[in-house]
Amino acid sequence: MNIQKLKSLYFTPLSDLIDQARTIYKKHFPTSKIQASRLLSIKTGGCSEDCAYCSQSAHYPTAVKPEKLLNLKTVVKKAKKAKEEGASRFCMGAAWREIHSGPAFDRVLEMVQAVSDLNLEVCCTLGMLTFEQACQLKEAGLTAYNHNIDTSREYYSRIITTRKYEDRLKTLKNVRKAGLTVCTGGILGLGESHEDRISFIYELSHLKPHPESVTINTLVPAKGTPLENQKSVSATDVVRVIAVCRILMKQSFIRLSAGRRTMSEGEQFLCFFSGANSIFLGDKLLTADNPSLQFDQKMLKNLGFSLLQPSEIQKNPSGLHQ
Ligand code: SAM
Ligand code: DTB
Ligand code: SF4
Repeated sequence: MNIQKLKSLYFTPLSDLIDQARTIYKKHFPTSKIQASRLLSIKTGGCSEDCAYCSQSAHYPTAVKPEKLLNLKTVVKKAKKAKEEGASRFCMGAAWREIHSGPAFDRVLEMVQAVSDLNLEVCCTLGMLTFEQACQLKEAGLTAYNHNIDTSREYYSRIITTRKYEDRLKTLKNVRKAGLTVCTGGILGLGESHEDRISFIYELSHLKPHPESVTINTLVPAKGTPLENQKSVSATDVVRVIAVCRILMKQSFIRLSAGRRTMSEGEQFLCFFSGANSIFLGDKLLTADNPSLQFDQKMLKNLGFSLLQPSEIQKNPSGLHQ
């Protein structure tokens, strides 16, 4: 879809937009099951990048203090618990600008292998990577790599100055070429305009093939960062973005990611109704709080949603159509 058409779709009255998204969603995901992933920060803080939203950037005086890479035993224990609590995918994040091949990366490869041996889907988000590193991760058992474009090309330099939009796209190309599935998306509420959101969705929906996972975060303001006092984004704006993503990326999982803790059950329901079908489950994201497991279990029960099991996901590998 060209940018003009996308713009008029984006500004469609919300109930009509939701109707369209819902028809597409029901066709491609008839069971409406929710995919649950669990996040773990395996290397926290001290990051050399200056992402204006991030509690882990060394550029800002935040409460997050740098920690060493976790050990394998701790990671495996957390992954087992995540599986018991309903997650089908385990996502390990590191506060790195990019992967440096060497002992730390070798340890991450061991973690990927060990988590994959638990019959969980494994995802990593470790910053920029080369094609060779993507192949090594794939070989170790990685399912997906998360690397967000975050916002529009036009707004990017207002948020991050230590890398370029093109750097992000290059990593996504390396991930795809290595045969990994792609998880990418961004953050709403960085001060961007509707035009920026349209441009952001345009970029996502022009990735070929579409990302298997589209991750939509709303800003979790972190004290000490330049965006700590940013005005929060309305739930209807989040729903609009999700509905447009669902219409354009029919077969992708759309993950309602960071920011759920400040959304009511009703607001989250509207997101699921409009095509979101994936969440992070568990009290913590990387450094920020997520709704408690009990809250989410109760919400899912109230709304009548069940979770996708790992076996169901493997039976339906992506191979997404455009
Ligand atoms: N360092 C790696 C990178 O930037 O790709 C991986 C970790 S980074 C924390 C993963 C993603 O989390 C970012 O790209 C951003 O989209 C999201 N994120 C980080 N801080 C956030 C916040 N305060 N609120 C919402 N999303 C956030
Ligand atoms: C994504 O898009 N959101 C997740 C995951 N990918 C790695 C991370 C959210 C981080 C929220 C802030 C924090 O926990 O520090
Ligand atoms: Fe570093 Fe990732 Fe945070 Fe940016 S988002 S500062 S790259 S950890």
